[in-house]
Amino acid sequence: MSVGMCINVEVQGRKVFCISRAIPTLPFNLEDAARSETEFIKAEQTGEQLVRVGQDTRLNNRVLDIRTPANQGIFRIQYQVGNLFRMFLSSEDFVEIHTPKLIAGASEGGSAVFKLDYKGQPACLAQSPQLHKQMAICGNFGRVFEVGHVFRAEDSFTHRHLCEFTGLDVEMEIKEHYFEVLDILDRLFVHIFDGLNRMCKKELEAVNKQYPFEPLKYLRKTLQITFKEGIEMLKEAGFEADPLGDLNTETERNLGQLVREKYDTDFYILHRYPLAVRPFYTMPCFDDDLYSNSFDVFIRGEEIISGAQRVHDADFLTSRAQECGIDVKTISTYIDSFRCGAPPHGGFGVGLERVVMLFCGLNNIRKTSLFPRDPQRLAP
Ligand code: ATP
Ligand code: AMO
Repeated sequence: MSVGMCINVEVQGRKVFCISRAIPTLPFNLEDAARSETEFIKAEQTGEQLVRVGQDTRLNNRVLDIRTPANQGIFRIQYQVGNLFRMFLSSEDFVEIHTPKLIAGASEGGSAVFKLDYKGQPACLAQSPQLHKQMAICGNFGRVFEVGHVFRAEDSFTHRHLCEFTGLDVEMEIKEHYFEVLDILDRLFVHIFDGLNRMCKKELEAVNKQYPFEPLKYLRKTLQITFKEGIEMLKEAGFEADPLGDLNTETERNLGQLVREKYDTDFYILHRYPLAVRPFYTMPCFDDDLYSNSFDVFIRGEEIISGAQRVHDADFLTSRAQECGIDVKTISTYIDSFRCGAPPHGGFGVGLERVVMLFCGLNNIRKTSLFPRDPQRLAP
């Protein structure tokens, strides 16, 4: 009650009404749920007994858990990321679209797809808006974005994978080079990070108090390095890395650390990935088809964005899909949309929960999903 704040005022209550009754013993005490690791370490030294509220207890009682100042901060920061994303892209002539989440086949390939029965027809929950955002470009929209739900039937239980997350997607015509997409991405994220630091001071402080973190270091012009340069940096530092393979989680972390030491930034773009590790719709490099016009973006050594220039020729797209083992029948309407003529284009997809997790240096994506869905959790 605010009464406790008015130290020089005496208040005399005449009546007390109970507006909403709570159970006598809550699942946990909010004060316990708001403690930082530092408090636990101090308590261990002094012998004080503090109650630790585990992650499952918090998530099982999420409505109570999100009342802590840090959690209030996290979800207000998340709201601002979406807001800043929308405002920046709207000012750059992008149109917001809404694509279907019930679709006929996998949009990203692979096995991480939720299958369902659509009135007797096999169907999937969309793994991304990839195919439809490209179809909007074929439909002459020029520049589009979407904020929507993405479903991935992930099997493993990791700190950064959810089975349902929020995708911030961008797709745009390219006039000459996929660097035009990187230019939008660069300015968009500097706008988002500046905006968070300016508008969310109180929220960042609340998060920092419970989960101390170093503020994100980012440059005015985002660092871009090629995949080959990244591999060389890793090799020079004594790490193993395949120049034509993907980076595993540990190698990505190591590269993030090397980039931070050399360039003093926690945020960078790695581009020209090997074609073999990218989805079928990715455009090969014109000067070397072992590599592709694609990129990933990292915060503190972890991926938050994937993107690329896309193949815009229907026959080439068909052969790329077949090479990648995709059943082209399930994506025939997508492929046919390129037969009426399609402009060169590219784009990217951002994981909202990962952006907030890594901007705030948090250790688990469940902290930045209001009601997380992972391989073991479908409630609350
Ligand atoms: P996305 O799958 O959307 O591209 P991602 O971060 O999972 O995002 P990937 O390029 O698929 O990126 O994977 C990068 C690395 O992350 C993999 O080499 C692997 O080490 C690890 N990884 C990816 N998916 C999983 C998973 N479901 N479980 C455990 N590790 C994973
Ligand atoms: P990708 O599969 O890399 O690319 O996904 C884009 C971004 O989404 C986030 N992400 C996830 N977040 C939480 N849980 C997950 N299981 C998960 N999987 C991915 C990551 C990732 O960088 N269609 C392409 C994008 C494009 O090229 O436009 C795609 O979906 O932050």
